Amino acid sequence: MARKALITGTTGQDGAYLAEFLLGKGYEVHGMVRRSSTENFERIAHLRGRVTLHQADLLDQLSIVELIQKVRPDEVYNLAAQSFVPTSWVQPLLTGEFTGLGVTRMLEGIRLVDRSIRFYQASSSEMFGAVREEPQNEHTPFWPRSPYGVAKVYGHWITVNYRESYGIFACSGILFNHESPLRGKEFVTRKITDAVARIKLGLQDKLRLGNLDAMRDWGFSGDYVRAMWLMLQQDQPDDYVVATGEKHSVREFVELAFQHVDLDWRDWVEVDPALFRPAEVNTLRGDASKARRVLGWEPTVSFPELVRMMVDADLARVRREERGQVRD
Ligand code: NAP
Ligand code: G4F
Repeated sequence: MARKALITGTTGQDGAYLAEFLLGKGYEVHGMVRRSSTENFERIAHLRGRVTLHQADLLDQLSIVELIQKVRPDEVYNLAAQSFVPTSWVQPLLTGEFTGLGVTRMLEGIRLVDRSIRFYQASSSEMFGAVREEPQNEHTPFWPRSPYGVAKVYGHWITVNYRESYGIFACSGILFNHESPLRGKEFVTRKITDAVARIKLGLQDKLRLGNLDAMRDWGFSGDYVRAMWLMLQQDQPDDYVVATGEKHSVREFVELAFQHVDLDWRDWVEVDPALFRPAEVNTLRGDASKARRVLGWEPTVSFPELVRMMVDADLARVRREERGQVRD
């Protein structure tokens, strides 16, 4: 019989890549979606009919318990969250509810329904914040710098705690930034590649950005969902850093993206102080040697390949939009 996976956050970037990956592994895939007045299934449109969608919400404990009871999954991947760092200063309480307490609601669902269900928590390198050492590994102390980062620290430790308290096979994946053509357009990489495509095609004349000096360890989402699955296939539950081990500045990303379409970024980019954050995570670089050693995980997409992949995808999409074939 096919193994069953339940994914929260199926409509998000990672949810879409993970659903496709698990279908490829022969899983029966179930996705939790929250109710909205308009459908928001673009990222999984190509999987319609192959993923079973269920309405539930991270804010509603009963909806989660009933969903787990109905699906009876072998594995739960908790990817749902308020995931945009700047919004976490505007809505700190809601971010705490979704991104922090939402994790406990999922774990409580498992505890009440069936403790043998394996659980993956989408933890984040944002937890390292004002980094205590470089590169960051599973033992690096946390110093989160946003309400989002603080909520993720709670989500991480409650995952560890349910493992220790109830023996649940619960893993926390500490993933560094990962991107793709499916990345939300408010995140810096996709904001850049969307703008590059629109500027190249004469549809935009400026790109306003915040801190160009910020450095991130950027990988490809398609690679990172493989690590999530690998964590749940081990004999013992554990926590893993997933990263490329390389860091680049926002400026380098911008430079490469414009270069790819033969433009000079300095002609198009303006720095807007309004886009600076109240507290910044200046630099992140991960040490994924444990994931490499134990999980046999390796990233397959390099930084320049990632930039080119995203620019090419946005160029193709904007061209289709302009021909009136697609609107989003
Ligand atoms: P994303 O594209 O923003 O997707 C977030 C998902 O969460 C969406 O499907 C969203 O649904 C869902 N969601 C939000 N609030 C919900 C609620 N109350 N109930 C049910 N669903 C809700 O995020 P992502 O980039 O795929 O990231 C996946 C997870 O990994 C997130 O937890 C994120 O914080 C974490 N993470 C991401 C990265 C990264 O670089 N991408 C790195 C480390 C950790 P709607 O479509 O309805 O909004
Ligand atoms: O793309 P970002 O918004 O991602 P950030 O804040 O690193 O968070 C992402 O990665 C985390 C993993 O570390 C995830 F947990 C989280 O859910 C999310 O996926 O910003 C990256 C950097 C920041 O330093 C920001 O200040 O880019 C800088 N930046 C400069 N200009 C900008 C902009 N960020 C955005 N979003 N928009 C700008 O115009």
